[in-house]
Amino acid sequence: MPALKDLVAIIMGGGRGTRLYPLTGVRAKPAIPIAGKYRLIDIPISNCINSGIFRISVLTQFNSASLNRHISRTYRFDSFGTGYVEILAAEQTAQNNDWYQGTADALRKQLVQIQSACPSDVLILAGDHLYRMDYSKMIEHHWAKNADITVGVIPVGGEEVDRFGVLKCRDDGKIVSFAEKPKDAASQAAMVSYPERGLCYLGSMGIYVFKTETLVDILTGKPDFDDFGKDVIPYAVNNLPVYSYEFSGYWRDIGTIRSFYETNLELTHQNAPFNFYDPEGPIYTHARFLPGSIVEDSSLQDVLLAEGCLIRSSSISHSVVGLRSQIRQGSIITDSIIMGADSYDPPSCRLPPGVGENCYIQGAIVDKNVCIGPGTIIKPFPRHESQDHGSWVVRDGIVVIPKGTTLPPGTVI
Ligand code: ADQ
Ligand code: ADP
Repeated sequence: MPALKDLVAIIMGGGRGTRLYPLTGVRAKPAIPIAGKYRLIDIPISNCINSGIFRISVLTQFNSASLNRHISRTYRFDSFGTGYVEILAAEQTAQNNDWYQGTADALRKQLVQIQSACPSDVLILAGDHLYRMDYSKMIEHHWAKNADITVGVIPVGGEEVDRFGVLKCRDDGKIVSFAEKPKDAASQAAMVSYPERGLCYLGSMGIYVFKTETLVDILTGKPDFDDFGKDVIPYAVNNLPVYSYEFSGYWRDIGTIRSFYETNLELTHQNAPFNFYDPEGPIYTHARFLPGSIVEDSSLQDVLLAEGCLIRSSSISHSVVGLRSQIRQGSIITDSIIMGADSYDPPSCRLPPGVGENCYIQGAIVDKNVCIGPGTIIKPFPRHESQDHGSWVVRDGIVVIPKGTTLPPGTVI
């Protein structure tokens, strides 16, 4: 029987990142800040560490400095052990269209690296999910079933079925059919798993355990398979023993601006469905040794406030205020994510960093190192509306101010 130390975890760090643009404009998706002080990649890496998995590779198309810096500073394992967290960046050339390759193809490109670790099994994880999961239970299930592939699954309702891979299982958990994001009513109806509970489907979480030899056989034997959800899993379900592992905790895909925004704002309540305070499963991040935040003469309601912030005579509600944020007097911030700054005086800023005096910000995501001039007004747009401007964009009604932007005094959005 293999052990957890024989396994490697591969975190799919993101392709072109269009769904999270402009947060992915200058950084790899895994480096996007979440919950005021973490980055997306901290979630699956922490889950791996808490599950006893210490050989971790992050596959990304875009090897940004902030991701490198974050991983190399944060995840330094015992030098007497074999653990590591490494970034495998996909190679691209001007001639080929590597951006358009899918998850399976991205992994195929790094197969030699993965095989060099001689793993018994490969745990494949997404980089844009918020959840706390003990992967060791899923892996033990995979071994107990002697599965070639095990797929993490979660019940999903009818309104979500076209966003997920959905599957049907026998009583013993063997998957007998799989449909990737079925769109039409007939193919959706064919995938209902629990009719007695109303429309309920078993959705794929997009996380898989593969026997290494099965993974290698498929990726090398089927060179036209680009994607796990579209190609590999449907093929495997018809040809190999593929089992499901049902997960029952909180799990959220945060791969779009809307879901990223809503999930962050949910964290402004103590009874949020995801609990960063669980001592049994801590979420790790870069230890920064920042001072506490100073909030002077202000009103804060339902605010997730990170360390090192300076807030004066402002009113903030239902918002996330990230590391080293500076918010000046007379400003009102509501329903927004202010990511903060890399330093108290970022070189990109042409005005004092942070939010200037007498600003009104509602329904916005303000990326790091942004300077918002005094008297700026930002209001949300109608849902589903998208627009692109030089220094701001709208995605699904949410205004996003890209990293390092300076908004001149009196800007109205
Ligand atoms: P999607 O999330 O739509 O569906 P996909 O876009 O392939 O699938 O992304 C899966 C993960 O891989 C994401 O974390 C993404 O960032 C990353 N990724 C995508 N392309 C990549 C690339 N070229 N290089 C590196 N990383 C890349 C999948 C499954 C569904 C399942 C949902 C659950 O296909 O069956 O229901 O996940 O969210
Ligand atoms: P975080 O604190 O969110 O982990 P970073 O790792 O991006 O942020 O930055 C942390 C520190 O690294 C900052 O205090 C800053 O001094 C420094 N820093 C930020 N950007 C750069 C850069 N481009 N080059 C060198 N150092 C940087």
